[in-house]
Amino acid sequence: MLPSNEVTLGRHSMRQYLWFWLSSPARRTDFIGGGMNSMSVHLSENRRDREAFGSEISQARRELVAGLSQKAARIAPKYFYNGLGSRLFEAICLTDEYYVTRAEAEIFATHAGAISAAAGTQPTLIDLGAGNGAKAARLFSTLRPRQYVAVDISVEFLEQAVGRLQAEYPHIPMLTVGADFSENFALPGDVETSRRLLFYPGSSIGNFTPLEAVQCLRRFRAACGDDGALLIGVDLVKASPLLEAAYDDALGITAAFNLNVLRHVNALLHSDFDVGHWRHRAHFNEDQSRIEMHLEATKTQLVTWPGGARHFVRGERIHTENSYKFTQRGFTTMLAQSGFEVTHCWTDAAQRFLVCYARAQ
Ligand code: AVJ
Repeated sequence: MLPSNEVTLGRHSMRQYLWFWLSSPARRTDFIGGGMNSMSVHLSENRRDREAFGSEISQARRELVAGLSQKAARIAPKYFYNGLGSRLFEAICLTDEYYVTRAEAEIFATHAGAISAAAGTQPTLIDLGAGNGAKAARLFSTLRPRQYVAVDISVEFLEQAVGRLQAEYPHIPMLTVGADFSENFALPGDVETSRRLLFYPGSSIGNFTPLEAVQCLRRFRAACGDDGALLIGVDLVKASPLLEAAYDDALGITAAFNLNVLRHVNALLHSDFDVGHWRHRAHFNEDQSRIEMHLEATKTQLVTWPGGARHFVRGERIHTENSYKFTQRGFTTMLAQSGFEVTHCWTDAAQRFLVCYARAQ
């Protein structure tokens, strides 16, 4: 989990990070142990902040340098989501070409009754990759969650969004948690343990390779408990022109989203990527059943950062994202391999997208 786009190691950014930490109830309670007086809690918070800040930034830098130093350079898709990146993703969801969000919304709208009949009412709703929280909010009236837990990598964006949701739904207890699912994550102690419904919409699982996806689903299985369940949405395989248009919209919003990752990398790594020397590429890799996004160098260039550099020739690419597309059969099998039993599946009328309800097995 990285604090934000504008991260630098200066004093200003430290204050910013402290603000994230101190303003996050989930993070606060996560280590306030019993028996501490309020003064010692405060001091230990500050110390821990500094340590967490330093290690998270340097871990991100190590990971970025490792990816950029490979023969086939890559940047992990989690780095898309700085402040601007999260907003560009929201804009992608509004484009004509990106059917994913609308197809899924159609399913939730059409089958809300069936979904709450399957899940039961008043679950502990845990929203994984909550973003602006809008998808979960649309289920509030039928699911009537006893608690809403919003988890996301982009903490600042998340807290603003959940702040607005809390004002709109004052009767639902809400928590925010900053976590990265590509790694092990722990839910804080104040998340209700019974009847957890993990909500993972938007085909976000598609960013992982099939092997990583099963590992991720197994972590979800561990996090939801024996009486828990998973409500998950995945994009279905379809004709490649439709897929490729969805990842290369005519307004260039996906291109901006992809290029913005270089700005975020510059902020984290103090590198000197010039976004003007790169172009967006998206294609459907049928063998792997995935959309691949790349950034292609439009000229030969040297990119530098403190302690290192990478030479790129014109036409060379940085792989920034995979977005796997599934069949209902294939995805049901993955869920079964992860300790879930699929009891219900729904698709939109045009069969573009799939939502599965799977209970812990
Ligand atoms: C948020 C990972 C589901 O893969 O469709 C959208 C991200 N990238 N357009 C997807 C994305 C380019 C999106 N996920």
